[in-house]
Amino acid sequence: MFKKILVCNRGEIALRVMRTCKELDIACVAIHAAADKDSLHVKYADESVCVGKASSADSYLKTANIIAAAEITGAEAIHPGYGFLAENAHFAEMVEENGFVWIGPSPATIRMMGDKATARATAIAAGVPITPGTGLLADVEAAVKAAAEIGYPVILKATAGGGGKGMRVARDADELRAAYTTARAEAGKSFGNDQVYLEKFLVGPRHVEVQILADNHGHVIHLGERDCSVQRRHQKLIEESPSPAVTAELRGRMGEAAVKLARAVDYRSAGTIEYLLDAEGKFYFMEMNTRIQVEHPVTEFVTGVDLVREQILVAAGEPLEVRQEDIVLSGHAIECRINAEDPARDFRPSPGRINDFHAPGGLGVRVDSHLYNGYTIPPYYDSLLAKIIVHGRDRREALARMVRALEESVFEGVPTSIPFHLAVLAHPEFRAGRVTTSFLEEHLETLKEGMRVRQKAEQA
Ligand code: MV4
Repeated sequence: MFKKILVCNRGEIALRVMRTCKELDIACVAIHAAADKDSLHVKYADESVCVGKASSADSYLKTANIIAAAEITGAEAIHPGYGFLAENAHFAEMVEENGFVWIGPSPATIRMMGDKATARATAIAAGVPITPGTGLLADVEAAVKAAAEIGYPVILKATAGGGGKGMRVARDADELRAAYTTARAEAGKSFGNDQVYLEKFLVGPRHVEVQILADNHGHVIHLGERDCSVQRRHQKLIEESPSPAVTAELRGRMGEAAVKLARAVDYRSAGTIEYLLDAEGKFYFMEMNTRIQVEHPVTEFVTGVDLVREQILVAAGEPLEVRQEDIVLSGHAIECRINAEDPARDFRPSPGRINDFHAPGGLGVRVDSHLYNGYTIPPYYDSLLAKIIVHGRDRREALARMVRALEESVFEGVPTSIPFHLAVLAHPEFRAGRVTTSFLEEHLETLKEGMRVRQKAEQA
């Protein structure tokens, strides 16, 4: 096993990874931007290296500085967390070429799944269902011709995209012609690759993703699903496991398809297969995430498996500690992402000083956060302050526990998304488990009103 790991990330996920390192008796190296010198991940680590100034581009994305930090400190392996360099195949290659172990899938796998048209072709070859659609489009006429066969509405997606960027929906040929031009231009600007493809646009699907783990000894397993349908502008807000829409039979089929795809790309490490699930219970492969995800704790709660521990073991060449028959889903878990943003002001970012922080506790409550009293949230990075995750014997108990945990929380000094979470948790459609990816958009005004009513009652 490794003696020392460098974590090239910040915030709650850097801490999350280091916690598992401690349990495995592995020393941790933090990297940080100068603006993050007072961050908890720096204090928690055994040693730390400043790799740049403030902006991500000057620090957490400075690949040469990060490799140098690993060399100076004698780390053997590098864990990327999520975001930043986690799905950068070139960085993974650099890590390996410089003699370090990359805690993640191979650079070739990252590259293949990072190209969404290739990922779709791979899914087809593996017998995994995908939405009707095309490969890369040669020109606008090819798009119009394909759309006529598939039927409108259709969606154009950037092959280098993912997570919502560079997408355009079209309801007829005129819209498609316009969308084709803007989609290519946006993709070229955002990703340096303007190639796009087209899919049938599903109306009101759920976003359901399957967690997988794979080692170097031929074991590939799935750990159930997460329902991440509650999103705003492609940012997930609430995730839960199991999905209220997935039966044991459907779970088996989605899981088996995920394992088939993982085997087809020779996957190693933790990964996620994202599906869209339609109203008839049909699922379609959307994309694969080749990293640990923000919402991984809901899976940890219902399976009892430490996913980061398995990632580290696999990277060290060990077999997975759990087999498919060991995976038993128990109870229900929900995660709320607490962001430094003001839901009453169109979710405007609200960095600042946390004068008083109190994390909720008690049975079935987990808080993953890098906050402490007096911490000043820097304006340079994402706005995630904390993840509150609850576990209950069933969904009702988990819901009640989450409301209790949110009400117990204190983030004094900055507005957070908590009032909005409470409004979502009180919404009859959410309570009934009837959510789709359009839920927030459809109910935004009702949810905002719910938030105002609640705040008035509190003040009274
Ligand atoms: C879709 C879709 C409907 N039909 N593809 C958004 C993120 C990116 N990964 C793909 N996305 C979508 N792709 C087809 N063929 C709807 C979405 C989508 C969505 C998906 C998951 C969660 C939230 C979403 C919000 C809007 C659109």
